[in-house]
Amino acid sequence: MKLIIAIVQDEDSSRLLMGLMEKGFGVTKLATTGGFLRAGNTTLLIGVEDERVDEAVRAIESVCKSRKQLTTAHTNPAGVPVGGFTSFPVEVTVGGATLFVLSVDQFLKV
Ligand code: 2BA
Repeated sequence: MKLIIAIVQDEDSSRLLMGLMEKGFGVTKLATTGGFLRAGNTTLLIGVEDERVDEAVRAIESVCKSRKQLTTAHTNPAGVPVGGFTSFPVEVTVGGATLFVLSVDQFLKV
């Protein structure tokens, strides 16, 4: 068995959750915050049999779109901090989805 940890954008989370549930996957939804943007995102924990990992990844790919988002940088393009209160807007591309696929030693319900 594998555990897929999927970090997705809030905008995609409801549709993805429904799509996965309809396909019979077990899903837990967590409200999370990205370290870089300090904005809300959604993390899904999906326990799947090994042979269904590809199917789950395809379902995630089909729903999660990448988007451009503006954030405020406090460093110059070389990554060197700029003094004082100087900051400037930077456009970053977020998602589709960031996935971690972990092997599960045991899956128990007690
Ligand atoms: P955030 O940390 O808020 O990052 C949002 C987006 O900002 C990232 O999108 C990336 O495009 C950009 N970004 C992140 N760190 C950056 C940096 N040091 N310099 C320039 N741009 C940067 P994604 O890569 O699609 O990541 C979306 C979310 O997935 C992240 O939100 C974070 O919550 C999670 N994530 C990504 N990589 C991770 C990792 N290695 N471990 C844990 N969580 C991760």
